[in-house]
Amino acid sequence: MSTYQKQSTTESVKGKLPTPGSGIEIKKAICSICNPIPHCGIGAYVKDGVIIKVEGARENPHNAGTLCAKGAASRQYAYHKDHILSPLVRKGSRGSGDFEAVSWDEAFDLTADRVERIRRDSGPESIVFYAGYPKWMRPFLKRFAHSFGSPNYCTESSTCSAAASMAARLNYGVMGRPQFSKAKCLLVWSNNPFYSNTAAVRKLVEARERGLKIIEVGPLVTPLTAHADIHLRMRPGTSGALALGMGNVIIEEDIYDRKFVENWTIGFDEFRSYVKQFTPSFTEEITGVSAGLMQKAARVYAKAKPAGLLTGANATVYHTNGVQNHRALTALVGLTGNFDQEGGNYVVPPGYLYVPSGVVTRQDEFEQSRPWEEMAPRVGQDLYPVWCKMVPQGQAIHVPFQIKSGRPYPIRAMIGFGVNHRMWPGPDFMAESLRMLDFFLDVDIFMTDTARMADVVLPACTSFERSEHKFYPERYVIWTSPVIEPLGESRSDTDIIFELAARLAPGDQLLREGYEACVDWILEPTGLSVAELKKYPAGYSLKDVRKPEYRKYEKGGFPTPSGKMEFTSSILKEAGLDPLPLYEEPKYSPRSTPELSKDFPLILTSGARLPMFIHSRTFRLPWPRSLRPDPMLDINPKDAAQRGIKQGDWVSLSAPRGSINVRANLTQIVPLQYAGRLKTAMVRRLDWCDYLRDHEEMPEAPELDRILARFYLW
Ligand SMILES: Nc1nc2c(c(=O)[nH]1)N[C@H]1C(S)=C(S)[C@@H](COP(=O)(O)OP(=O)(O)OC[C@H]3O[C@@H](n4cnc5c(=O)[nH]c(N)nc54)[C@H](O)[C@@H]3O)O[C@H]1N2
Ligand SMILES: Nc1nc2c(c(=O)[nH]1)N[C@H]1C(S)=C(S)[C@@H](COP(=O)(O)OP(=O)(O)OC[C@H]3O[C@@H](n4cnc5c(=O)[nH]c(N)nc54)[C@H](O)[C@@H]3O)O[C@H]1N2
Ligand code: SF4
Ligand SMILES: [Mo]
Repeated sequence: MSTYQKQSTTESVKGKLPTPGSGIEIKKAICSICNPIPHCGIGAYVKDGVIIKVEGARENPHNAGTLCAKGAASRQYAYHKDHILSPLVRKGSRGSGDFEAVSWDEAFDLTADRVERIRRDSGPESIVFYAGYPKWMRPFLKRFAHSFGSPNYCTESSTCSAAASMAARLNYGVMGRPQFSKAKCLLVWSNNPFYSNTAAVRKLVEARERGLKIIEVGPLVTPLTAHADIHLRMRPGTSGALALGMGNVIIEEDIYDRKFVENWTIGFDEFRSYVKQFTPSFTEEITGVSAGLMQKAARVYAKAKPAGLLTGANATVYHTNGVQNHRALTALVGLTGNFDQEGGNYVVPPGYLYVPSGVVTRQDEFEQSRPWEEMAPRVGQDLYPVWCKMVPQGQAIHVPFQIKSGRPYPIRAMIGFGVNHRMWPGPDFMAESLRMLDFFLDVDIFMTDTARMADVVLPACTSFERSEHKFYPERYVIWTSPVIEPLGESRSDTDIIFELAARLAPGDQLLREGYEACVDWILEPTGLSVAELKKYPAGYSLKDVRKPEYRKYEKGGFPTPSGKMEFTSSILKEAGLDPLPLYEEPKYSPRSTPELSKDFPLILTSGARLPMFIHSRTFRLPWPRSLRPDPMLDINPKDAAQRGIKQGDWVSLSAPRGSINVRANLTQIVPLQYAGRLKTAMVRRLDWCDYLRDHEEMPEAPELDRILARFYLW
């Protein structure tokens, strides 16, 4: 009998079905492994209080029955042996991992006592409230911080989407997203949704099958490349020049949207004269993209009406001059008249947890319980005034600097949810800074290297063990109930926040009323309530949500200082910065540092997503890990041959800041003279890119601004 036949016997199948006698119940949950954008619906097969199987929830329109490689390993995630199962208080030295299990009350009281003393001595601003990539608890954490009196609510977004969204908002005040189903052409600029946003890809492929033209921009070959009509593989860091080159073609060939430009923009004349120098041949010289191909792409994008632009959160901004580069490429949307058009970049305001579902909530109002003026300046406010004006958070990247320097005021404690020091550009520097704190609380699902440095570690449960609320862009909404009991003594992040708030911000009446009351308050304008949502455990479609109109600017103008799209940014001008999206070479590149390139001839880019890993979360899980067990460096076979490197060889990869041993993966997906996508589980990464460590003294502001758009290696 073949294996296949064996698996097909009635006996083995019977146990899996939730038949009446099986004792199995299918309960509805959402996957939170890569929260908060996908949050795919899950059907969890539960027997005797244990999840025995997961599958994608078919009724959830977002993932429609599918799960990605990470979500499929949900059971390995939920039941992993590294889960923290009880509150822990440090016994040994920082980082020793020597903890004592204590009761929740002891842990909360100890935390409240230590934090209260620091607040009394150094002010509430000396305590940073931080959320890593996990986002579901953020509105509550931010409100807690502000009610406590600290302006310093900081998040991982300081390293991620904040820069890209700031760039787009400098141009338009607000940014729209492409509508795959209605666009004729999609310009995908350094984004690989096949790996980074799998749930969205189905709709992209469907649109492609209906004739959507796709232009891909990015140095790597990705799964999207097989669907793309044109692929522009520019040298990393040169997105700005490429976009300005395309802008030049579109203006010179008079295929821009004159009406929109004349009526709804400022600074066009300056922009036009600036881009003149980015002729196709000059652009080719900088970017390495053939002039002809770039011209073709510019024409296709500008002439296909409507056309959408899909950008990533970070590949374009992880460079010096990143914000300006991203401004240059998002300017193409207005130039071609595709802003807030049907099938162009359509503006749908985010409702809850940053999801543009068309539903308007009171999340922003809820979060900011105290005006900025009543609090001290935020971390980084003196150095990044524009950033702090546009992003309602403290600048997380600056936290280690301020801990070390004590300027302009001391940072003495952190209350963190999912803190990972390896997220920061200088991980050693961050670890060192964390060790200097007087008090560090980390709430995490897993015992991590960072949690080991904490004074108190609190165990968070997974999305299977908590209630969570989610809107989907498909106008679908869900409130989940726990499908299993929390493992050990773990609790949901929100429970933890509310318990801490009861001790440290008792004056906040709304927080005292608890999680569900707060969600009800946020949802008030929508007419929805938690009680109503609970009646539909699998979620439901919102039928009566009106889609926002197109071209909203025609009525209310743009939410920019001029009320128009700004080719020349008023905010940057006022801050004494270049108002035009000027191009600058990356700080280190074959053009800006040719001498350095002699010793380091390959260009390294890192951090590009892989389908089975997400940051530091899934490397522990056997299924995802088996797909790439070792840290690997993708390198073009010709570059490898020149160096005598064969597939799977351990090689030493060196950069001016240090070196690391990795396995070589010979692949055509990376261009020549380019070693790309060094990627492995974050925790295995050696701390070598600590270029911030060079700065014993705090660098000057302009230098810091450059460092802000920095590079990663993992
Ligand atoms: N070297 C390198 N650095 C990078 C990047 C890179 O590619 N390479 N990417 C950058 C980008 S774009 C981002 S967004 C950041 C992300 O960076 P991180 O914030 O480090 O992301 P994660 O590793 O996903 O999450 C951090 C911690 O949150 C914990 N966690 C997960 N879910 C929950 C939860 O529900 N509750 C709680 N309390 N904890 C939870 C995880 O176990 C983990 O320890 O990293 C940035 N830094
Ligand atoms: N599986 C998985 N999914 C994830 C994540 C994950 O860790 N794993 N992380 C999530 C998070 S926090 C984020 S921010 C998103 C990011 O997801 P994406 O925006 O898709 O980002 P990347 O995969 O880093 O890069 C996309 C493309 O950018 C191009 N690129 C690489 N280097 C450069 C460069 O120097 N300049 C330019 N212009 N392009 C370059 C490459 O062609 C690459 O394919 O993914 C999210 N989804
Ligand atoms: S994309 Fe994958 S990891 Fe992310 S929510 Fe969906 S199934 Fe989970
Ligand atoms: Mo990110």
